[in-house]
Amino acid sequence: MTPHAHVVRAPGRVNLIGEHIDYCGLPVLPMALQRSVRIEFHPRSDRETRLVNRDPRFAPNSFAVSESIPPAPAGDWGNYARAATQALAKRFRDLRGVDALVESDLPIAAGLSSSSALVVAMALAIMRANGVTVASLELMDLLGRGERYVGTAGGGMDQAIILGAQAGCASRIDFHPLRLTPTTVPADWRFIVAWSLVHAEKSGAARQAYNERTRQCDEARRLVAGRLGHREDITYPALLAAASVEELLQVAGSTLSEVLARRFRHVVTEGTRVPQAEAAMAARDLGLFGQLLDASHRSLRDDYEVSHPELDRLVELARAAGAAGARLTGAGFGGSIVALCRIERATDVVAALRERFYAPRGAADGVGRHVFMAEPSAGAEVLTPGASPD
Ligand code: NG1
Repeated sequence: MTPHAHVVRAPGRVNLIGEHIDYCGLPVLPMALQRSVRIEFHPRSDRETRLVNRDPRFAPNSFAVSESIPPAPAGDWGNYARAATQALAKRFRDLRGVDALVESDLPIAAGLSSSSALVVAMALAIMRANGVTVASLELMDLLGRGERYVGTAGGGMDQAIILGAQAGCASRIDFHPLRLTPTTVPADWRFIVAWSLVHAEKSGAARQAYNERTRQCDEARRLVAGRLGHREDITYPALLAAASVEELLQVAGSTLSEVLARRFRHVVTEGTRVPQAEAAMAARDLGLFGQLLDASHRSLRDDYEVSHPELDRLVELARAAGAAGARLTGAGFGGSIVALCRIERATDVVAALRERFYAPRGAADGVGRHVFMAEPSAGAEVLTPGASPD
């Protein structure tokens, strides 16, 4: 570390269950990872911000702090730093910039939220450099909306868990109002994260497909609400509180197009799986948690159509090797799976994935990078709390 540099870190996350429903305002159950984005920085005396990435794939980036920062071309990594900085510049006047060195041991485009980790780390750096603070829940919300700068209509799960996670726990996140409720992950459970070798790029086709899902969910909600005599702006949680899942699915079946009805079915059934999974974790019921993971994957594959043949294959192999359940995690279209097993089975599951998935694809040597045990970790932090802004 250079003398007097400040350091912040923000972890990635793995979502255990509750996929593609945060933007519907329904609870989700992620946990933070031990892998993270780390930024070492010096505050500047002007508005300039200069970013260098230790990863040579990412070219240096610079911009001036303002309420309206021009975006770099779509897909440029610097846009995540711009997103965080612009969101804070709208909240605080006259912020100064930083000279920053960014590094990460999180796989990119793997469904583990490396992008939101960068957003959160950058926000902590800018706040630290300027000696300003934002209350945790407000910051989660501010950055959740702020990340939409990159063009994704994201739901807010990632920024919330990255900031609010507790070591040893997964957290149920409720929205409107935002709140986090931790549940201890049983010590003999292992969540294995395995990358499909397919990048789930947030720019381009995956972004379009993601944003299309958010629009479809909204349209389905309005049509079902109208049919049931509710106001058009009723939320998904209110809709689920007002009618049973069976009734909602029946109405959806007779009101919506075939595609919209399937999207809607994913949302309402996934919405019921989250509290069941949270209860199963609290009761240490590994079998039930596993079944819920499997049901979530089927729903994401068949009804929501966000899986990929390589994700389906990984899920199948993990199950065959003795995992209690497995599913794609994150937005899908590539990225990673998460599989649950008891500690004593974990080595067998990893060995089976190596032999039957990675080896035939010529990637057995990289298995240590592609597969890892997710340790439920703490949220983002400033690592130099004693230092004052230069
Ligand atoms: P990832 O896996 O990082 O692309 C995205 C959204 C989440 C959530 C999941 C699907 C962002 C920043 N993240 O996550 O809010 O909707 O997809 O559950 O847009």
